[in-house]
Formats: sequence, structure tokens, C-alpha cells
Amino acid sequence: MFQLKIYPIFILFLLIFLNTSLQAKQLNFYNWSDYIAPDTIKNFQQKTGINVTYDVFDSNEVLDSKLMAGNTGFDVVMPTDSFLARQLHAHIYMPLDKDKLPNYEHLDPKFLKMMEKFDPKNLYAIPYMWQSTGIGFDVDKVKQILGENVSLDSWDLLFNEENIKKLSQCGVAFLDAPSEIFPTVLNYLGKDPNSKQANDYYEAANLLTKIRPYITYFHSSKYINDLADGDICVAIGWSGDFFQAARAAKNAGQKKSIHYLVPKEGAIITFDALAIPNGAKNSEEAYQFLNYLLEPKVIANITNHIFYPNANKDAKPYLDNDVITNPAIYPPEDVLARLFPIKEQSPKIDRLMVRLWTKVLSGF
Ligand code: N2P
Repeated sequence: MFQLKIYPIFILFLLIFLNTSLQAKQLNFYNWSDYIAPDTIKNFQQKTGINVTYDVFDSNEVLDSKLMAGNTGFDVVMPTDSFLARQLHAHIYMPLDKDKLPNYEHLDPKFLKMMEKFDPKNLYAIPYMWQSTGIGFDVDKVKQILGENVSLDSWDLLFNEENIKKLSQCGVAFLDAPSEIFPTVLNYLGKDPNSKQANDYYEAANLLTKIRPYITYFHSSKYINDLADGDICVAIGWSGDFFQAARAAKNAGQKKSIHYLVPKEGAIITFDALAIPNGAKNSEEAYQFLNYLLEPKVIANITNHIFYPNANKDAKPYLDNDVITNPAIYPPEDVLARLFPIKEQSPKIDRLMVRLWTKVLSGF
């Protein structure tokens, strides 16, 4: 009798135990598109047994609205510096327990210092890669259209109406990112790229509206393949993406010379950082993943694939020679001196940028 009663309870406990211990550990990672090596996630899964659900975005504005709405289910996300600062003011991230990140010591103190402007005392985020926002173009096509002797060193290439009008024949793409295009245009107009004056943004919007008819599309990731395939010939985009475009063209057997330019007037420099949203269900797995990404060999392998410089001081020996010696990936001092950061803006200016952007896009 006694045995009969205890038996089903025992089975039940055994089943519950087996179920929890056999349940695969999980991690939900939301990353920029084209921003990791093809084998990074697979290697991490093999090493740890943690199953990774991987999803991508190509816009800070999209990531931000998801995070602000809450309950995303993401355990690790990757905002860009000024968006991170704004999100930190909204208290949406967990402070990092550095004891769980023994590889944190590999980070370059120089980059941690830069990140402090956005994440004071580096409490919440880990710098991953950095970039500039410049112009990528198919050299032959641009020269064909603008002439062999055209000087390819200025934002005039796109912001001068005569030039962009001609280039529109072969296709022009702009990032769909008001947070980056407005500061870029303000800087071109000789204004503070982080201006707090509403009038400056109206002026930038006027310029954009004037050239709007010649912009084939606004999109923040499509330009990589389109440039490689010859569907466009010039784009405003993020530095590493253009080397990915050049690789795609080469792999497709095309003899194309895709160049990246930080124009003489200057360009934006941004850092992307890894952070764990509050309420993440798999924070232990998130720590394991962050610590994995901080391994010099792992992060070097990523840089070798995506052509963005990372923030890890011990990764250099593992970088491919043509990556570390490429001045467009690891820029020399005179180029670095032309780069300027974007600061966190007031909500008023943020709203103005978004409003003007909608108008520019619709062409009115
Ligand atoms: C990669 C995008 C780079 C990150 N496609 C932009 N902050």
C-alpha cells in the first residue's frame, strides 16, 4: 500500500528533475546585422552547450523603441554609444558584475575611457567595435560619371546637388538613421554636429530635401550587397560594411574597386557596446557570452571577418595582416583627428530630428 502511494510521487519528481536538468540553457542575443563572424555563435554553442537565439537589427532607432517598450526577451543587446547613454538614463540595463567577466582585463583602457562619456565608470556596457560613418563608392563608376580627375575627398560628392544629381544615374544609398545623417550634414554645413539649435536642423533638412530626389533609397544594411552587385555606386554608411561589400564583389568574381572615404570635413565616430537589459531571464548565460566575446582570439576572428576595429588590446596578434595594416580599418592619427562623437541629445531635439526625417523621406 505504502509503495503504491510513493511510487507516482517519486516518478513525478524524477520527471521534473530530468526536465529542468535536460532543458538546454538559452541565450537571446540581438545584434547589428553583418556584425559577427560566421562561426562565433556556433563555436560558443559548442563550447558551452548554451543554445543561442540570434536576431539582428540595422537601426539604433529600432533597437531603442523595442527596449523602451520593455519585455524584449533579449539577454544581450548592442546599442551605439549615444543611444546607450539615453537608455542608461531610463535605467533599462543591469550593472555588470565584473567578477563574472575575467576577460574584461583584455579591454583597451583607452576605449574604456572613451566609453565613460556615455557609461560613467563603465558600469553597464562593454565596448565591442568602433567605426566611422563615411562614404563608400565604386571608384570606376564614380569616375566614369564625374570625370577621371574628380577629387574624391569631400562630402561634396553627395551633398553638392550637381554631383549627387549625376551620381543618381548609378544609384545612391543613405543610411536610414536620422541620428547620424543630421550630425553629418550639420558638420558639413559648418555647424556643431551636436547642435542644440532647432534652426540648424531645419537648415540640414532643407539640404536633404533638395537632394532627396537623387537618393535611390534610405536603408542601413542593403547597401553592402547592392554596392557589391553594382545596383548602387555610392552610399553613406559604416566603415567596415564597405570592406564587406568589397569582399562580396571579389567572391562573386567581379573586378570592382570599392573604396571607403572619411571626408576632409570630418565624420562621426561611434562605439557599439554590449549590455544586459534589466529583467533578462538568462543573465548567467549572458555573462558567459560576454566573457567569450572578450577572449582576444574570438574578437580578433570577428574583426577579421567584419572589418571593424575592436576594443580589445590583446587581440592584435590574432588580426590578419591585411586588416591591421589597412588604414581605412585602423585609421592613422590624421584621420582619427577628423572624427567627432555624437552626444546624447535633448528629447526635444531628438523628436525634431525624427519629425524632419519623416518629411525628408517622404520628399515634401
Ligand atoms: C554593421 C553595422 C555597424 C554598427 N552592419 C553601426 N553602429
